[in-house]
Amino acid sequence: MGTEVNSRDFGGSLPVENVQALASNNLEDIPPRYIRSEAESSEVLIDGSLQIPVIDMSKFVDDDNDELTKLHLACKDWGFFQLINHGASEKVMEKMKIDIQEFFKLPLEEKMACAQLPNSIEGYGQAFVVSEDQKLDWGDMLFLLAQPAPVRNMKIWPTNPASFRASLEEYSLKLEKVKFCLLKSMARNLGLESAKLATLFEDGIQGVRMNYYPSCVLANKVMGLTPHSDATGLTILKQVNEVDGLQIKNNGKWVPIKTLPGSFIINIGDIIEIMSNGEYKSIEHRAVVNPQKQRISVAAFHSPNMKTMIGPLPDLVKDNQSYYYYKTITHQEFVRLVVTSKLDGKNLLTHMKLEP
Ligand SMILES: O=C(O)CCC(=O)C(=O)O
Repeated sequence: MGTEVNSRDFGGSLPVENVQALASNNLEDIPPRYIRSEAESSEVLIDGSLQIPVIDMSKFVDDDNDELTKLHLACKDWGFFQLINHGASEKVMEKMKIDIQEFFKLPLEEKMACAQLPNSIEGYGQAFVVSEDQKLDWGDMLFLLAQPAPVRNMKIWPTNPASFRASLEEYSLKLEKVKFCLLKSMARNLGLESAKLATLFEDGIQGVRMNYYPSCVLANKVMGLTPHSDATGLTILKQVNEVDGLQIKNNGKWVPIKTLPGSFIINIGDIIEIMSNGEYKSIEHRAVVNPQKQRISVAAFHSPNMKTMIGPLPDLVKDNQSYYYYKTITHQEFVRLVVTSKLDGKNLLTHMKLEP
């Protein structure tokens, strides 16, 4: 394969039951494949005392050093932050949110018009199911490649609601602007030329995953989305309805995130951790389920372009480190590794690590 992208080249997920349909039967007994012992046994910080940093993007315009330092520390120490004053208009975000909610409200047969094709990661279904006995997440997703425009598979982009395609197009372009602004500031913070990361992410892939987590009577025994770090570079997450459920791992405990209205939640993915030779951190996170309310989120994953090798940037292997902590492989090899792996904490980074 050359540098072009075709999601069908990368393998896919085994088909499993639709969770929204399963949940609509008001089950008393949840099928055993969804019962997760770790959902109950892991420690969650419930007092709300620990929260991720809040970064004000409007301050980057004036090169506000305090805000840039805050961003640097957020990427190093947390790998997660909330972004406010990011310039994406409320109207564009609202239209996207409404259309995603309308899509998930459609009858199953209509949603299945966008079903995942065999051996593809795109479409409506589930991802990362690689064996028949694997435990399953309590959620469905619609995953679409949105940028660059030629990679789109319009056959599976919803036509219902009628405005869905236009809303996603607009939303996706706004996120590209946010991505480039963040990458420029991150590059400067890392001591790189300010355009360095942005150039590698020019014409990079943006995959948009819309997650639907039905409510569940046994919410504390199921898992909306298995703990994982994002295999891509930079994630821009928006909570679509007002139900929180994202938790991130900090010092061995799960920290529930309280989403600020209008903000994006940003996280560093595995590729930026690798490129920064470990200076920035890709953090494990998961989604939990609400006992009464459905939850919807939209995550946009940004990767460098397919020509970019995935490995530490030589400029960032500092003299005093002078060691590459991760392997360098082609982007194609990296993607293949991602889609054939079970979603499991930071297992992908473990594959990429080199021992000093
Ligand atoms: O739903 C969420 O809050 C988390 C989504 C997420 O982590 C993902 O889509 O990878």
